[in-house]
Amino acid sequence: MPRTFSESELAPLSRRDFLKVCATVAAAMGLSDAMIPRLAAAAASPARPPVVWLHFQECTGCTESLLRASHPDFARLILDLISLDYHETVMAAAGYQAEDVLQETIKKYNGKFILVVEGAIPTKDNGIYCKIGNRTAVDILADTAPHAAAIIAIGACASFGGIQAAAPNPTGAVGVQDLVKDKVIVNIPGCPPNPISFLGTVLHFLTYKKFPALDKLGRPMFAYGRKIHDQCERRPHFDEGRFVEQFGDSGHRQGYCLYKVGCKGPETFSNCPVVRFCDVGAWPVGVGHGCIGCTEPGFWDTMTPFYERLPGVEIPGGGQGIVVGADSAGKKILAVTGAAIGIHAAVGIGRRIIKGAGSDRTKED
Ligand code: FSX
Ligand code: SF4
Ligand code: F3S
Repeated sequence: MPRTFSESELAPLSRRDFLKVCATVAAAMGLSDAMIPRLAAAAASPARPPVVWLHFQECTGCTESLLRASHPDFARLILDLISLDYHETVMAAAGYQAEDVLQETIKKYNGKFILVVEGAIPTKDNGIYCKIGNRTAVDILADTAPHAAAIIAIGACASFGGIQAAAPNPTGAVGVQDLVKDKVIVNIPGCPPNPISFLGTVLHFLTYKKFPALDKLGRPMFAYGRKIHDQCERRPHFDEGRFVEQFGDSGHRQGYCLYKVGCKGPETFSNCPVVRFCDVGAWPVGVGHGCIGCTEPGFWDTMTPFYERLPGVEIPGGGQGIVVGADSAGKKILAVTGAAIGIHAAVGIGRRIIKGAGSDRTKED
């Protein structure tokens, strides 16, 4: 069902609200207040980049969290910033009409549109596990990606395969970067990711005409540059050795550290403790549940069991807690990537590796 919007959701943002959202995003990007007018000027420009938004194997949580009604200002700013030419969840067109829109948009904006991909791409058995308009996700991506100026993979699924790629990965699901080569690909993982991370990336693109600096996993540094553990409000409890031993105990009621009940914050990179979610400023650890590492590659395999302690973290003894063992997580992640590559080879997906005329990945700001 296409998503419908109320009148207030579609009303243009007031100047005051507009500047407020720009200030929030600037703060999340680590920019000084002096940059707000520049961001606002870029955001107010009538030249909106055309966007094609493809949905594959996913739950649509990424779109929902981006456009949900409790974020009316964010949703309106996003819809003001970009020209959403093809997006199955929100577009009115359906069936053949929708497919025609996709083809027309690709033709009209050849080499100029931003391609946003939501969801993983199943590669096993010639990709038959995800079909839209009788075409496989692999084929749709292969036909669309080479014509895009750049690609944003939104969510854990499009970035790294997500839950679909969890062992034993029955459909051979992979992320966009496993199939598309020679294109700038920005990964915005999280299940779902924070809307500010997407908004900041688009605003950066509009302001500086390039994407923000990325880490080695293709994630914007402004959003994924720091560990959860180093920004967490429960960190003083970790350092002092005060832990929740089981959910509901007195330590839990007093807001102690969730490491012993499975928090993966010590090996997860994301801005969640700072930008938080929804209008109430909540985030998983803040409301009493450990981080499950949803911004990291293969987290359904590397971060499970979710309610057991992360290995390789030194428990604070005489007071100070020291995190060690980043290497061991890295090895686990590499093993998962290796498995994904193995899947390619197994299904002969190499022939579907998509070459484009894109530019080099932006490495610096
Ligand atoms: Fe995946 Fe997006 Fe998780 Fe869902 O659609 S990142 S399953 S929240 O929302 O792709
Ligand atoms: Fe916070 Fe989790 Fe680190 Fe404890 S282990 S300080 S709850 S991020
Ligand atoms: Fe995901 Fe952990 Fe943030 S589970 S939403 S990265 S707190």
